[in-house]
Amino acid sequence: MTTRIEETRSSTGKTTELSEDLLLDMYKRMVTIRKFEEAVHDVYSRGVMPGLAHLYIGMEAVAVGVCVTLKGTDTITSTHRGHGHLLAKGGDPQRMFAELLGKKSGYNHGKGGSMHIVDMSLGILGANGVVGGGLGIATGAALSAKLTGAERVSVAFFGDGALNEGIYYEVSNMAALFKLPVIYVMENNQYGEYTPSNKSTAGTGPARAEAMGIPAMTVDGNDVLAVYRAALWAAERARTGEGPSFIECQTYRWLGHHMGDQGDTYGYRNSDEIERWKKKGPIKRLKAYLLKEKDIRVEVLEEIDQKVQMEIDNAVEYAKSALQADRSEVFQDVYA
Ligand SMILES: Cc1ncc(C[n+]2csc(CCOP(=O)(O)OP(=O)(O)O)c2C)c(N)n1
Ligand SMILES: [Mg+2]
Repeated sequence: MTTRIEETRSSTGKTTELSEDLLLDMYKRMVTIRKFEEAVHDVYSRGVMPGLAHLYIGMEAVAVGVCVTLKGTDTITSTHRGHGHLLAKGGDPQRMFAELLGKKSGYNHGKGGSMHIVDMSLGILGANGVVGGGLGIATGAALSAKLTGAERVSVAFFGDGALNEGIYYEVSNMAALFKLPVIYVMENNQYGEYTPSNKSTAGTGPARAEAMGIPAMTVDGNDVLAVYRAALWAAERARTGEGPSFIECQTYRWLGHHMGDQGDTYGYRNSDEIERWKKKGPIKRLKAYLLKEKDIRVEVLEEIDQKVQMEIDNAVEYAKSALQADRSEVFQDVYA
């Protein structure tokens, strides 16, 4: 049976009272992702950005709820929809934007683009254009931690679509067998490209994990506090040698699958559904909690919004004026 978060809390005996600093940190990280993605939408729409962009708007609570529980030395692997994970783990908006615009000072010297950003110094083992690819890398990182005795937790973010990739079954079997310190975070945003997940997936992610003996839970992925508690539970299991855990986060992407899927291009979702999910959006929800339950003044949140907006505007300006890589460098830092 899938564990529910309330049971987990009572079984560990912890009812974590979260500090105001931590709550505001979560808010800031979520707003950073939102504003970064809005800027990508804007720049892409003007035809300034090459390649593809899959935006994370609406799903911010998943990346943030998980990453605030991680240490700098812990690692994550990300997906094609990766900007949110990278920013939540501390990625630099300037170097990210420079990468998106193909500039020399970007994370990959402008050669990777949106789906291949890596920052080993922050434990970001890479976004990944191959659906399911990050699952193998994250499990490998967990195996390495176990073999070398490094106290490191490895997180794999992946989508509901990736759940049906064969690699998931190979790596989760291995992770369960070897009790690897890995957390599988399934972002169930209800669709893989233009197909609803209930038309492509039999049963559920947690049931599949449990079939391998991996404890699993489903949480409201638009509630950053629920994601945070689930991630704490899973990270604690990983750190104490209990092995892998699986967290399904129920969420929704507000925009199209990628920037080429605008509005109702492919007619696979209706506006009622999108509006319903927007009403329970993750930032709005945390904001309401902070104002009503925590008595935080609205000015405090507005100041965060403004500071983040300035940081993102600066990142865009920086990236626009940064140098393009020279033609002579085209074969540097790539495998041939
Ligand atoms: C191995 C592989 N197969 C197919 C694709 C094409 N593709 C890109 S994104 C995507 C859907 C992924 O859905 P999901 O895992 O739910 O992630 P989401 O886009 O919903 O965040 C597909 C099929 C790919 N990039 N890699
Ligand atoms: Mg999906």
